[in-house]
Amino acid sequence: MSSLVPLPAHVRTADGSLPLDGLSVVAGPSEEEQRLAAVARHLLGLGAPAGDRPALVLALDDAAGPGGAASPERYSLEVSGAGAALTAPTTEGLFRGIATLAQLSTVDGEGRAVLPAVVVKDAPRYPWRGLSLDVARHFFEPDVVERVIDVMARYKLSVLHLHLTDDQGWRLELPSRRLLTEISGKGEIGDGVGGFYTMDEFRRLQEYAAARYVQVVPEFDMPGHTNAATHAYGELVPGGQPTDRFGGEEVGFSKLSFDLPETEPFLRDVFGDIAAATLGEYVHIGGDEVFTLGVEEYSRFVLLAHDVVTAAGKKVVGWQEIAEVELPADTVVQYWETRKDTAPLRRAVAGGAKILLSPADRVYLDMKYDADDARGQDWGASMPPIELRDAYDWEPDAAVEGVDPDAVVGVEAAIWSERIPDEHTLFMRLLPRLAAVAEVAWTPVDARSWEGFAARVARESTGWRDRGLTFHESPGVDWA
Ligand code: TNX
Repeated sequence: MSSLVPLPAHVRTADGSLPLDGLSVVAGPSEEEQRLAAVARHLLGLGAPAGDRPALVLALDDAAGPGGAASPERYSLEVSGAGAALTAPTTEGLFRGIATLAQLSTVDGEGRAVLPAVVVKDAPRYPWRGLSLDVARHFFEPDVVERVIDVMARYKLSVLHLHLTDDQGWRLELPSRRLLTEISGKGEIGDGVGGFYTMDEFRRLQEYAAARYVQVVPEFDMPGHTNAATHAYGELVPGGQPTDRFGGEEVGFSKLSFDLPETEPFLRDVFGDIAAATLGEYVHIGGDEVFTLGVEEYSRFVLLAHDVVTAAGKKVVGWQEIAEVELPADTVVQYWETRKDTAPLRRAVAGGAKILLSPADRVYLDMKYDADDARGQDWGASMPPIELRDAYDWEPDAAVEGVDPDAVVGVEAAIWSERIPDEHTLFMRLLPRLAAVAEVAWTPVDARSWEGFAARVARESTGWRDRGLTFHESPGVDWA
């Protein structure tokens, strides 16, 4: 019966059900607990409570969750005909439990909206369950990003990484460097108008995410992928002439030069601004695909960006390539390039770094679903397509050979937007694969099976259709 995605660590169905009609919601007095009660009412579609009806009780309780689980996101849920109780040690845990409640609600044989009787004890496998969204190659307005966050919250994802800068555009207005968006906020790949977020919009987006217990991790990509910066500020290139606007798909041609007098002040300004504007714990410093710099100069960039971000009180995450540098402990290194030697990752972990898993052959959601998927990415045929089952059927512990599983902070899907011009295409690429990645990151491996997931994810398509979200009808799932 259980149609939950991601599947909880422990779930046991019981007899009976709890009708939603007239159900009241009771929660503790704090502002956040009261807000969560309202969220639960809204997601369950509850009307006015009737005085004589049972209640859904939300309560903070350190003893909640599976025995031995330490995650602040753990929770316990018990539903019977007599009422429902959701407990968690934190409001974050309560929110994850509310996401479970929202998925449980169904219509019984007599047409009544009900919660089926169930006992759930749940906790995530990893704290970092992310999605990286490229808003640089094509820009997505805040309302589109909010709809992405809604879907993330339904699947208990916890991190939205925004790839805010690249060769094609700079998508966040900065107080210190207005020209970045005045000049490079316009345009994108193709003939779209592009766009950027104002600081106000960025703050509201982070608050929207935080209300759903999703942390935003902003990325400024450097020292490669920098044409938008050098197009706005000519002093960042030798000779001082701004580079041309770039609207193509190639990567790896642009760069900053460490020894130019304007370079260090630029890095200090932009990383200082973004660290100050970030509500979450992390700033992403990019660092990928730098084909035009020696390792010496590259290292100076990575260490300077690291310095500025940590001096401003934030932690650092960067793409896999930063593992070439001797990194301060606790830096998060984001693995993506499955075709490359992973020895630098093992060295980084030995030096105290953490690993975030984004293997491109499993979780790059801009890749083709199958060979006939003409608009999907395949890196010039060097990568196989990623069908739903490929995104699901893999084990994080085996992703990087020789890395201690305890050094892995989590799993992050990525969607690059070179070939994603609109919201329709965006959701067609995300769904259903994002749900698969969410389960890989949440559910204990022994509780997972492709057959079980295929049956459960099928039921999710009803909600996607209701909300007008496009999805790909992957084979092996009965989408009817
Ligand atoms: C590689 S993955 C990139 C991106 C591209 C993507 C296209 C990574 C860190 N860099 O710049 O958008 O391939 O799939």
